[in-house]
Amino acid sequence: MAEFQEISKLSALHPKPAGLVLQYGTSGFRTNAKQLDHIMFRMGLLATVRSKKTKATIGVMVTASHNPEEDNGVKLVDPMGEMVTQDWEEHATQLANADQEDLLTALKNIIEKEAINMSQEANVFVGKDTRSSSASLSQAVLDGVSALGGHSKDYGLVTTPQLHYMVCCQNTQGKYGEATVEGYYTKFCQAFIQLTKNTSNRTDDQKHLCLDGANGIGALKVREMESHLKKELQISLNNDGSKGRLNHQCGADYVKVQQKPPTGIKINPGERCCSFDGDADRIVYYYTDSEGTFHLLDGDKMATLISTFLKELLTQAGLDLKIAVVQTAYANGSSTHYLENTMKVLVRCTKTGVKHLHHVAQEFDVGVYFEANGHGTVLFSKAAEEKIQQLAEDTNVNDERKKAALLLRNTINVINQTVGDAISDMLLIEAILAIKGMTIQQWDTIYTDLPNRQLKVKVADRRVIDTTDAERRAVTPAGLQEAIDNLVKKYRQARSFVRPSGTEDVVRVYAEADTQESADALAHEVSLAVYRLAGGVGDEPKPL
Ligand code: G16
Repeated sequence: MAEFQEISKLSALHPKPAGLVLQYGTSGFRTNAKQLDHIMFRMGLLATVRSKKTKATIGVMVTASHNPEEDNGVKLVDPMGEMVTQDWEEHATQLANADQEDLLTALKNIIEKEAINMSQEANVFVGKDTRSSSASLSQAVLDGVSALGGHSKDYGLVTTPQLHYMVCCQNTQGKYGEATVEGYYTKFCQAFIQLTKNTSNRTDDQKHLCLDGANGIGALKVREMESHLKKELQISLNNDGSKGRLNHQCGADYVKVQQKPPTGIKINPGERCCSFDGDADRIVYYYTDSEGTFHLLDGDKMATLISTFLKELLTQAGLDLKIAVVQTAYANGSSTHYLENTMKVLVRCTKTGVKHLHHVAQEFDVGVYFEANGHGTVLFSKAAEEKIQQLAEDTNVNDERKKAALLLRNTINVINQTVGDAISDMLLIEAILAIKGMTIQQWDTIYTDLPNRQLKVKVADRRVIDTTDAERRAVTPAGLQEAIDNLVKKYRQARSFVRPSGTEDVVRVYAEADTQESADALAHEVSLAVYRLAGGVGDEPKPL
């Protein structure tokens, strides 16, 4: 076939470094940008084939999200805006690791296995973040698409969730919204304005939000969006990329892991603040009190606020819909306890990675999913959306039910259901706080987090750690789980687990306990166990 000759020629311009093996991880391929050119070309090929298979538009996002500036990465987006399926992740890994001379064979294997009709048209949407390497890497994706004769649309600089949204809009023929950045702002900002329109007695102070843009794409996009908010939300933007480095001592990951405010931002006591990550698919909130103590409101606190709000509205609307919250092992023990025992909502735990949470959330009428790191959204089943819509249009229901149905309808419209989205989550949280007349301090007191600590350990090969039970227990290496169990027994209200990261070359350690000192000590002791039993490299972990 003519396309295949073209691929041979063009792939030689994007050669694979000999011996390099990469895995499609938690969120696609991610490593130093210098090692990614061939991966990008090949993902352009794969997205084209996936588009032919699904007869729909596929997305390719060039970003390494929370990783440092020198890294980059790529994620594939499936037709409804969700993450690509697991069997195609495996195809991606195979194609990525095929030696240069075996690339055509690897591609043909996928085409054969998936029974692809190669005469089918293909469409691929491509987006990129603000990293300096993203321009040439996204060009490599576009080269891959055109090598297989696919059509592409280059959205240029967009947030990851914006690209997911575009793909969904395109494949629903505009039902989800218009597949443009302008369409995105219009949809979500209009819903926000509708939601907050009866809260008109809010002061400018209450409408004010201090935002850390992580020196990334989210900052640029918030600036573009601002006029659509018609001053109903007044954002002071910090770390907008004009000076600082991407994710460097700022952004959602830094704030969550370090449990302190970002640099490059002046926070007044009590002021409501939030941080995005490098591609604006995560958000965390925080404030400092009058004594200067830092208070973090992470993904768990957002899941709690949102699910409480939705549960109350469903009750007021008289709708019997099944609501659940999906978390990961990182969820603070207090949040799970509060959700299950006080809120009486069903809680499910999955492996890390939005793709896992998303799928479980789809099993419910209303599935609220959040990772503690601030990555999450809400999914409404088609049936749930229809019931809410019918009630909102019904002229024979009482005012209370009607009001609740209208609020639910606008809530659905302010949420990006394709993936966790910092901008859409921010609008949702801001709207809920406005409607409930709640301050960030009041939100914070819903429950008290157990003190916790997250650490990273460098090992020679992090794949020696295998886990089970939604990553809460280590199966290998031998003796590691027993060591963790014995350490946990020394502390009160304690819990700890370890897992290999899917985005960085490290093992992650999580610990929580009744005091910060205990959580820190437990995290350190577990780190030492990982270092000793799982092939640690470099210096032994030091106490905090
Ligand atoms: C990605 C994933 C998240 C995950 C995070 C860390 O986030 O989308 O689901 O929690 O990586 O994953 P790991 O612990 O495996 O490194 P992002 O914002 O970096 O795309």
